[in-house]
Amino acid sequence: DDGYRLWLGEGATTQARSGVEVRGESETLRLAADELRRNLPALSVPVVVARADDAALAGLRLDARSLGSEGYAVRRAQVAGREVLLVTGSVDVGVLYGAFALLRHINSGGDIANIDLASSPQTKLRILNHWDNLDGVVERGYSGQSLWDWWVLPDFKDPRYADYARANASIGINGTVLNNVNAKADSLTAPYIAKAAALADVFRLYGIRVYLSARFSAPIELGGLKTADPRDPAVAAWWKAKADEIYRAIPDFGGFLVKANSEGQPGPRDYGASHADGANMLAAAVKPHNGIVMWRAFVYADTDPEDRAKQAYTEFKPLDGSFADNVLVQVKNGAIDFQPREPFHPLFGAMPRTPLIAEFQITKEYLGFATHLAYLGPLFEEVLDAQTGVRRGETVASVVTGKADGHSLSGMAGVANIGRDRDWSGGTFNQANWYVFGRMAWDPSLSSEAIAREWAAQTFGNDPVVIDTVVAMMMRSREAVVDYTGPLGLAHLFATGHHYGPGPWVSDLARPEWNPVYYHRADRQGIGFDRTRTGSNAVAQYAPVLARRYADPKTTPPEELLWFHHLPWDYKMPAGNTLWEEMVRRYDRGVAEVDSMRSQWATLRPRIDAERWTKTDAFLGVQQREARWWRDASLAYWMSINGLPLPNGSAAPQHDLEWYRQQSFPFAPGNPK
Ligand code: BDP
Repeated sequence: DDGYRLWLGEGATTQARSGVEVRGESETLRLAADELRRNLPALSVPVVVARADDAALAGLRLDARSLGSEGYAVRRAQVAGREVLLVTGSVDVGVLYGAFALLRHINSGGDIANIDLASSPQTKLRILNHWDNLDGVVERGYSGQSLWDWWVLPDFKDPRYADYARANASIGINGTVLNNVNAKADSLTAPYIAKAAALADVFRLYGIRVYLSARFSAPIELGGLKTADPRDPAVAAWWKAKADEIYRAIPDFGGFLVKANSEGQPGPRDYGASHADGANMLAAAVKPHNGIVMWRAFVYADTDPEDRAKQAYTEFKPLDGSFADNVLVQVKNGAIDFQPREPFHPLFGAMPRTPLIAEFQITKEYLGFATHLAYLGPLFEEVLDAQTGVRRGETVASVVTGKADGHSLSGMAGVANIGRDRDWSGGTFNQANWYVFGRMAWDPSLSSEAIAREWAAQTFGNDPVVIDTVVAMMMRSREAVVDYTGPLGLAHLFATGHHYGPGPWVSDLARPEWNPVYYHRADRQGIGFDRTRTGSNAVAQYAPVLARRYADPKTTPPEELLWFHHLPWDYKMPAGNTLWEEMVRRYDRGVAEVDSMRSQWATLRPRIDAERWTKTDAFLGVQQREARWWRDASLAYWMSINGLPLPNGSAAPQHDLEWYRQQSFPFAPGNPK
């Protein structure tokens, strides 16, 4: 098994197929029926695929309201006088989602006796963000070149585009941003609009809309204007004409994603205008076509070098209430940058008058690239379940679904881990991260463990030993990465540029907040970033109950301790050991966890096909070596600063610090040029 089929069943090729009847003319309904014909084993009743408003369903009292927009229902019913298994939804794509839900149910061991599946998405926008460049290189991509073959589009549409759309539809993803947030204006030229339109034509049948990252200075680069100032009427007119041009080619174009005034990208602040001015000007251009703008809050420029973690809040919170009604502000899960663990971003809960779309990274820029096994479900879940402290019961999920503040626009964005590798994501377990993103964007209240289970069953088949073992490995895997890269709330300790491997010693980069030493602040006395009142006071960006909890190391969860506090090496931890001892214990625990994952995987050898088993085993071998490297390099560095010995029983680093500092990886993948 080369992994191409992802979590989508083998196809019931050798078994008898089910009789599937489709009512209505739509292409999407036909796709739903084909999916069931190919993949559903023979059932005792015929299957009927129909939209809820089909005449034959009158009397079943399935109205759009009870199904929810884009929702589905799968259940036994009497249709035209016959007992059938009905797959329905209020819109065509809802029916397709229902077909996939039925397959998921059957492929993870369910039967149809009392089947009653019904669900509708809790977010409106479930979007992949591709950081794909027009030359085919994927920024932070570890699974090959971009899937989009821009050069031969629109003439040649690779059949893989439909497979991509099908996989996304199977987990409810309904949007895709085709190009990198570090955007080239070229994406907005006529030839590239035609190429994007060709992709949109393929995706449309699967309910997926296309979006583009827009470079804010495009009116200058493409339009020959002297400025991109959003308050200049000529600039607004240029964008309006551009939007009209895009909508002529792609009538259901979703809208724009914008990274502005961040890491050197142009933006409204170049002209003294605000993020809201910029976003609203673009929003006006797409508004007549029902388009939206997703404006990213990932900013850190020259304003607040005192604490990078504070900047997005500082710039965006005052703008709450000033965005147009078709703008969402897109906020990363944490305030710095997709670290293995970060406290949730303080903007969640702080902008009640603005719909916020949560941005997660599916690709593992900071969690071991494609090679390390790190199931991100628990990371997503931890953030979504976090209480904002603003109101009783308000969680990040309730903000993101729009429920907390009554927004109808809502969504989750995931930076894709998809490339041209045969197995799409550079390794079987990375597919689970794509999968869990889609499932949680659909319903953030699903548990990461339940999702791991259904993924494992569909991916490896219904062998309980395989499922239990794989799920156990997955559920501990992300914590293992936290332990061996940066336990107790440490963050941003990665080597420069490519972010592959440890670089806690790096201190020579031009801007202070690019350097790991800026984040850990270790010295002879202690370690950690003081974000309380005696430091940057970033804690004050959280609601008062959380601000109080985070202000005191005693009430700060150990997992976030050094994110919020600078503490002496001999600080007493709740278990009675010192901070230093606890750090070492966690580094050791992370390494041991990877050893254990590898031996658990070894037990599955007779139960998993050779191709996927071997690749995963090799990757776990890499991870074992690299976990040790992270631990050893980090401890060698901390010891060079604190002068402390390792606790008894903890092995000395394999090499001296200098050896670790000398490692260099000029060809590490994914690094922006
Ligand atoms: C960082 C990546 C960088 C992205 C940036 C972003 O290192 O490549 O361009 O985020 O999200 O994580 O804009």
